[in-house]
Amino acid sequence: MLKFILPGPLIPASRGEVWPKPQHQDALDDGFFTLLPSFFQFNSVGTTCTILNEALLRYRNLILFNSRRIKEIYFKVRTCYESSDSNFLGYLTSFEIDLTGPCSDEELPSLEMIEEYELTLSSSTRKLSSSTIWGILRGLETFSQLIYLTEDHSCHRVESTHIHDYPRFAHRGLLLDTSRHYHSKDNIFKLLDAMSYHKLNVFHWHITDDYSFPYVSKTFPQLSEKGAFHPTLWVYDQNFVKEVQKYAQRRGIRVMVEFDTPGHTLSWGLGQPDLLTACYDVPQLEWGPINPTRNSTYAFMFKLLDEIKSVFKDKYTHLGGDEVDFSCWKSNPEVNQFMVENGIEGDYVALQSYYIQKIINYVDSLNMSTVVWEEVFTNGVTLPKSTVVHVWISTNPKTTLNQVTEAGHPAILSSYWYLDQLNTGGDWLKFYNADPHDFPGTDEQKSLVIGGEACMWSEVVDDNNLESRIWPRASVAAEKFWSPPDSIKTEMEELWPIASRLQEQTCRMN
Ligand code: CP6
Repeated sequence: MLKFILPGPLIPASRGEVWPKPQHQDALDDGFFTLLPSFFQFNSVGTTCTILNEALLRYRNLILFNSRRIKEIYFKVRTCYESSDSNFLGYLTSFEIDLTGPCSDEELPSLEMIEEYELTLSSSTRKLSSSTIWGILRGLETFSQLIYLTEDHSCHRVESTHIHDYPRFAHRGLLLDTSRHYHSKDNIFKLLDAMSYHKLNVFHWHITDDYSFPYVSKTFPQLSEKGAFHPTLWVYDQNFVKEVQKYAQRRGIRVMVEFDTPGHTLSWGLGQPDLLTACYDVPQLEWGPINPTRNSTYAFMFKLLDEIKSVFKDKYTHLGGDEVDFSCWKSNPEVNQFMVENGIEGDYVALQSYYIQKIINYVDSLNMSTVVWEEVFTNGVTLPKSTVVHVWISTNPKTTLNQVTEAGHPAILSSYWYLDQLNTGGDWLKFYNADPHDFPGTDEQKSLVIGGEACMWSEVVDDNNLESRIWPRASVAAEKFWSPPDSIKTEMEELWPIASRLQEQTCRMN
């Protein structure tokens, strides 16, 4: 008979490794503190506000009651007697939170926000400090990750350490497509929680597309009444949109909405009958992109943009502009007549530019900042210098990044981080080896890259597999966007430390 020797429970050690890796962390190496759930509190010594108080409550719960096992321990009031251990520095009964600058509950996170913080855990100092609430939020996340459980899972410990941390890139996003499939409100809140565990700071909400229009517009309610998968159940109403923005703000996350036009708009045509271009004898297509030749199109778009400005509070709006299919424009006599009259006969790129130019000019006049997909730039639309170009095509992103930044535009990169595409055997290493600064260009050009986004397109992902498709691969992108490039080595002999840190982060999320 075969006999197995059981190795004991294969639970990965929790070691208090921080993900994404901080810019500077010194192990002070003079020992560890023990936390007792019933005797631990945050002690606010600087400015306070509701954002801060709510965060302290969240993190206290996260740190001390994060599993059933720990609850059990808590209710049995087990104590960790460790005073015999020579590395034992004492019980950590309180941790100082020092917000040195102002704190306003109405302040929105922004591209310019400061997220820098300093965290010290030594015999003499136990303190987190930052000049901004956003830095405090990032530091609290770090603090929560530093705390680990002893091998028998009975005691919370934290090693003495000093951390000075700030992001490598200001824009660290995750795109969620809520049009190809509807994603539940609960899942969206959960996603924002998970983003905060990774210091991701932009929720790029690709809210509409060909398949559905789930946004309930105040000005044009028929868009979702006709264009959503369900007119009342599978929609995002005004109240929810408000809630999402507040929930995100509380976690230092921006909500950047995308209303993608003139392509990817089939669902819009159901509630706005004159908007799309009719196709004439195009195989499999009845309707094409938004019709750029009619005055009514712009009257509609400008009213919708007015609403977007009043509902979505972030300074930036993503205007899309990608993958415009010209076949319907080519087939439509009205469109071609218009092009002849305007001296752009046969030039469909010029027609696309004509449309997006009008939209961008209007948005500019509303004092909103814009992001567009790379085609808008590569097709030669005249853009304000401040327009951010979102590079997504995977064939040659390095050339595009070079051109975009050479023209003086800020850039966001997504080409390497498609969460919907799965590689057998895992592709986290591929995600790791891509870098937003890996393109030919001057230092000045590099500094125009404001960050990156991992993309969750939802053609093949719905509410049931959303979470498992995003994590932990998006964790890897998050570390690329936050941590200094030279702190992360991916040579073969260095892989194991990264893999085990990623595993710890995944376990923390579980
Ligand atoms: N949907 C929309 C998509 C994509 C884009 N726009 C896309 C297609 C292929 C790849 C990546 C993204 N699914 N609206 C392009 C930005 Cl590889």
